[in-house]
Amino acid sequence: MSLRVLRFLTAGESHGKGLTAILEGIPANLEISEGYINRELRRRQGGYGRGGRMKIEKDRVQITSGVRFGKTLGSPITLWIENKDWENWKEKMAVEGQPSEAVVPFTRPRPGHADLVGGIKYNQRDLRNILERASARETAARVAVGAVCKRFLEEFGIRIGSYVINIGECSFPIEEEDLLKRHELAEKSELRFPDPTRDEEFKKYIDSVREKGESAGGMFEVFAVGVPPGLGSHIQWDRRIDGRIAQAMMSIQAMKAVEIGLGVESAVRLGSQVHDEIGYSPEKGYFRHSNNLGGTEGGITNGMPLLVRVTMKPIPTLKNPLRSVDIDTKEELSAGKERTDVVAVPAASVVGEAMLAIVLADALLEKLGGDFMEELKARFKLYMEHVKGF
Ligand code: EPS
Repeated sequence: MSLRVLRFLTAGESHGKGLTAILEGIPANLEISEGYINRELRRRQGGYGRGGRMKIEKDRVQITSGVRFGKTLGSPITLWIENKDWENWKEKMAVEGQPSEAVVPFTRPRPGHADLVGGIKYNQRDLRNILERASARETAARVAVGAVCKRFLEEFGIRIGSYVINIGECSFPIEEEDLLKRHELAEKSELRFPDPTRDEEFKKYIDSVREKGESAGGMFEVFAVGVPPGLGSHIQWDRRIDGRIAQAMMSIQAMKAVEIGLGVESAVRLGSQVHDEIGYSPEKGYFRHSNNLGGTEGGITNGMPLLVRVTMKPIPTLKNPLRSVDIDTKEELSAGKERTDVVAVPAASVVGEAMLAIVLADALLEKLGGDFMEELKARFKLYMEHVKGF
């Protein structure tokens, strides 16, 4: 398990009644509201290139446990998000009874989706029984959990953001240095690129991808600023913060690579062009003159911004489907079609923020211990004095 103090589970099928998450380990007395979580849910629903589903859903959370009068109780927090689409799927996704004739089994697995391997593993001949849970609809629940963690991190001055760096063939050199400003620019872009003035040009590309019956992937960067040094640990493999972040990011549906800082580019640079020289000033304390390592050394945060780059493959559902095999007839036919997004990289970047928030909240709780916010804040203050005086 990559989480050490926090625990969370999500449940729910894409076209079932809704999504549930239970989050345990958030200390008592943290202020949180449904409105705060809903803002994050709305951000996940955005992005040019989404399919029809996002027009149906208006994701809103209901907190059904763990919070009273706007503050956490320290007990498990249950988050519920209704699937509005359930109305259209009641019969096909019924909890009881037998499938009617209207229920046509999904038997032509999509290359790249969980359909075939999941079907084999769970012995399901209607592959809908796999795809419903494999769908990235589940990420709505993660974003809700991540929102609570973001709220927690804010209390310690830690801010998380993201922006897209490429979608298929669309990319450009990013000029804005400041990470928070990049994030703010991305918030104004329908593609979450840190330059909204390029949107129209890139939207045309996404339209052309759609017209070809294709899908496209891309890359996004997630960052955290205000992270204190000392989260994670070098002493054991499963405590290293970079490993924990990588696992969390790779667990997002469709992610194929995670880099921290320079990432793969460090393979071709010499040592002096990779490692970040150490400086000291009485105001800032220790700092690094650059941030090529993306904020971690020895599996421990070093106080520089955490910078994580994540690669997403193109969504496997294609309007112009690839070859597949019907699992009943064993005939070579084209893969099944489902309603789908053409591009979901902007949404994925919001999910990446949630996963980083979860990992960092967990690592901060591990560092500080404690059951209520006042206790944690006092310990944080003490620790930061230690960092400054070291
Ligand atoms: C998603 C909901 C899904 C898909 C997408 C993500 O809704 P539907 O299947 O009803 O269109 O839009 O899921 C996938 C990309 C996938 O491969 O399953 C969401 O809420 O983000």
